[in-house]
Amino acid sequence: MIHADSAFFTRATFIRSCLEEKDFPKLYIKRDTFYPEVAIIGRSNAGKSSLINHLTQKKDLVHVSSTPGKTQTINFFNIDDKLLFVDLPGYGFAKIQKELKKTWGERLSLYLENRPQLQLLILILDLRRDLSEEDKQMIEWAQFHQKKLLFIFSKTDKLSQSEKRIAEKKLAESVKALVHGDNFHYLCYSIKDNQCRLPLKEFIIKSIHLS
Ligand SMILES: Nc1nc2c(ncn2[C@@H]2O[C@H](COP(=O)(O)OP(=O)(O)O)[C@@H](O)[C@H]2O)c(=O)[nH]1
Ligand SMILES: [Mg+2]
Repeated sequence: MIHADSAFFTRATFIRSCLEEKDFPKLYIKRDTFYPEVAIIGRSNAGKSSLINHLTQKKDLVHVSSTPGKTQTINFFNIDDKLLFVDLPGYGFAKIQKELKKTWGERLSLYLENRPQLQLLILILDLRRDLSEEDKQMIEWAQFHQKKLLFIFSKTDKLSQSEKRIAEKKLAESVKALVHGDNFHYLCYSIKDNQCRLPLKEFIIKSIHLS
């Protein structure tokens, strides 16, 4: 049994950035078994890259962009030689041109529909915002493909305690209304709070099959 102590998840290395399915890493953890994957998805600027850096305690494992929508590649990371993290391109960036948006959608589906080793989808939602149409589609898609979901309500430090309580309740209710069965799990997260790491590590460890 692996315990989510403070050292776990800190041996993180970048594998590669991919645009096409043929480039996705095919890494076997043992014969006939691929590394389990945890993918991080959400709208641009929700805090996906920051979360991966914070969780792995690396300053710049993933580039945190000041220009939303910049990361259009799918980026793979090896975590402790136990699992892979996949940083998926963000959606909902209004300025993305139509053509780019199309390839973005295709790229995302290529990944999401062709990775049986994808065992957990972490959907990052900015605690201060309402669900977008794309968030809702992603929730639907994940359930259609029977993927386990974890919602992260991000940037909690940007609200006061009382604002946070209200926003958390509201967002949890809107998400819960869309999630079937027992697939509704969420954690609040701030990259300014080191105590946020442990519950997330524990959730990931108990959600996936580790060899
Ligand atoms: N205050 C605060 N800022 C955050 C947090 N998470 C992300 N950010 C900021 O939000 C912006 C977008 O983050 P990024 O990780 O690039 O989002 P991505 O587009 O989803 O990968 C950056 O300026 C981050 O520094 C958080 O928990 N607290
Ligand atoms: Mg990013």
